Amino acid sequence: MTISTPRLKSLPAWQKLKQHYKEISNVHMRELFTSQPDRFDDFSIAWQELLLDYSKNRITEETIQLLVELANECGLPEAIERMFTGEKINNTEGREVLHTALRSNINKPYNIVSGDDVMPEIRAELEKMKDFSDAVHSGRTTGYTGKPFTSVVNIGIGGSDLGPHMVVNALQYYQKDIDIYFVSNVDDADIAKTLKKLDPETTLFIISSKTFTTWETLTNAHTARKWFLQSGADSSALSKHFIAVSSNVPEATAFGVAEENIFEFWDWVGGRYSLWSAIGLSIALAVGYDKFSELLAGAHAMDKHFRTTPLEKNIPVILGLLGIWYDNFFGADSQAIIPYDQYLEYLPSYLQQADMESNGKRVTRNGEEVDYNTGLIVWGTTGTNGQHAYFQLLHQGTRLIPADFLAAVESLNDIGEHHRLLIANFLAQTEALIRGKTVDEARASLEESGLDNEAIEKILPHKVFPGNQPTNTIFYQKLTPFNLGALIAMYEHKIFAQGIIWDLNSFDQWGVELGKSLAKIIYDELDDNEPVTTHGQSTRGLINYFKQKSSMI
Ligand code: G6Q
Repeated sequence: MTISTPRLKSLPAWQKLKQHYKEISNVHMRELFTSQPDRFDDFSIAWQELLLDYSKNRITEETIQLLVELANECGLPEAIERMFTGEKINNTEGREVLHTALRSNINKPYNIVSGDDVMPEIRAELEKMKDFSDAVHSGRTTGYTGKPFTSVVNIGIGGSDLGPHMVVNALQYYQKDIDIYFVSNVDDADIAKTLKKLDPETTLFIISSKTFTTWETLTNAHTARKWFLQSGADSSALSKHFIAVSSNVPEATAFGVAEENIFEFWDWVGGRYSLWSAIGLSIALAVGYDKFSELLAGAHAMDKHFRTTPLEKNIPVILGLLGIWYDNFFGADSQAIIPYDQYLEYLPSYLQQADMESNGKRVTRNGEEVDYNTGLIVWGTTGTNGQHAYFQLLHQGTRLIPADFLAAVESLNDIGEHHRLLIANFLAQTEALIRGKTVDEARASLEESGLDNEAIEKILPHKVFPGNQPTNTIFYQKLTPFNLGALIAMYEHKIFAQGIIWDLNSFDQWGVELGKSLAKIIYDELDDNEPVTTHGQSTRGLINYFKQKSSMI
């Protein structure tokens, strides 16, 4: 066990930021706006069809300058190059991190440090995805009775579920005439409620699992296979209805998937970064391969922006640095993601995994225990729904919660007054969160309402809003596959930038691996009704309670 301490807190820029924090922490953003007439122009970045306004943050020009200094001292520019050129930056697993290659220009070579060009295998897999999705859409590939597929079920969990699930839901405006379902939980309710809606003759199952050893996924896959065979289908029909996406071809074959029906990806694609690989097959089946490639193109455009733009104008870097500012200097615990876009309903839970699994770490890349906080807790739901729920805490609670607000300039549906009303709320909320309502302002509105003085003084404290809650506003023109790809890549790179500053390996997940093995022991113990004598007192008591109660049923 190493005893050296991480270097982050001793860096000159960190020290300067500590001092700067003391000067700025009590300044209200109202004052910052008054003293900086061009603040919106100074603190916003327009790129392609996106606009990031970060002026509603508790920062000055000096803050950004110091944060950029910190990023430089932490070697962020060099780290970005190391990722893009395929160094084995996932040091605890000895792997390259090359999800950016999956969405790079497919006609150009993508050579990595080892000298290999990874594009031929990527190109071949993309070609296979295109052929397959085209064949399903055209009816060239059908179920065993010759009927076209009308439903697709992606069976996978974590990285093999959340990404495609979020994207398929987000792009449903473009969806072809085919239903896509996602089954992830080992809770039998998940598969049971899905199978109820399906016709075996017209259902295609995609078993998505990088390792093809994940218990939940295999259990669901076996249940689906049993259901299929019980419907009267012969086992020779299985190969038409069960395909797999995996980097473990032998296990997928052993399950019974025909080798030509296995879509491959590689160990240099992390699970939570895999929607760009064949794990995105459900996306291509939902919206067509062309739209899937537009999604890749949007992410690729963001990759170029991230790789080539100076740090102070680099969207993911700015977002990452602001997160560091609130986490490590203001002591914020969490971060809200609030899309004012119903199609982005699952974005917060997708980002929860992307961020918390990547940067929820307590030791540096070299194994030193960190002496600073790392990843923020990510949470959120869509607006305006959130306004009628947890926004109370944002407006008048005691915590500092930085939040990202996202919305499309143009609606995809454009029905009546909906979009105007949505955007009015979107803009009004961030304005209220920064401005708040002072005692004088609150008193003035109460006086206007005609209340007498005694009643005013009684209610006054409840009507005051401190404001000064930081928000980023992200506008995109329209929820196109391209813009969605860019937004997802923006967050991926923000997470990467933060991981570099915290000196973490953002690409391993030993906590998840632990969860995968823990349940196995108890699973075996639940095989009979005999009380167990193992485990700690509480777990033993609970196991025996369960055994006793379930045996009574
Ligand atoms: C993602 C994680 C984790 C993983 C799932 C599913 O980065 O590693 O969420 O994606 O545990 O793993 P398989 O794809 O191997 O089934």
